Amino acid sequence: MRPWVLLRQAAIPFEEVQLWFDQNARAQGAERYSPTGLVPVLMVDDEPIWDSLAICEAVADLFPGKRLWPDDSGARRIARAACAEMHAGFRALRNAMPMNIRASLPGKGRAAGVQQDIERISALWASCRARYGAGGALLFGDFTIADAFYAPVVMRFRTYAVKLPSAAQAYVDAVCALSAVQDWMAAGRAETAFVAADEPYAQ
Ligand SMILES: N[C@@H](CCC(=O)N[C@@H](CS)C(=O)NCC(=O)O)C(=O)O
Repeated sequence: MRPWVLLRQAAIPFEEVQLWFDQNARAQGAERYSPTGLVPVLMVDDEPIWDSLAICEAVADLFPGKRLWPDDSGARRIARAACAEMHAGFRALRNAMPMNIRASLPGKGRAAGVQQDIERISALWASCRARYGAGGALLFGDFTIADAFYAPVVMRFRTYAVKLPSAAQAYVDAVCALSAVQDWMAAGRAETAFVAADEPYAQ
């Protein structure tokens, strides 16, 4: 979702190849593109970039005019740290609340450590909004890579109806209103494939 939302929201054209997961959530056919066999992978000049953060950095390099990181160097450092924290962390939340846009699972996924992740994310969002968000409704005002990075968490907070402080809820609403996120959500709702490993709460 993260590189897709980034490219789409920034109006950068790309060709999408959709791969499907088996019941163990193994990506079928990904090894044709990616040396790790994992997705996402972006091909640039027939060369794979096989990690979502690396893809976003590469896209920012390729399209400097799109201003995908904040202009201010202090804000940019924090945006990078926020993305790195998302990339490497929040394991409890990610394990207990798999992303599932077409489901509504209020109250599910309250495993140990999840509430701490929710509180840390809410505090991070509030801090970015208060320090850097004056120019818009997103973490650094206008849309940046940081918003693409937190979009899957926004989806989880919706699916699992996580109660949030008002600043975090306002940010959730702003991300959901992005046209690229709307498009991704519509495509997710239209999917009918069922992947058991990703739907632990299915009846
Ligand atoms: N660090 C990688 C993680 C990639 C990753 O774990 N991808 C999962 C989907 S989110 C995957 O490809 N799973 C399929 C598999 O394990 O075969 C990134 O963020 O790009």
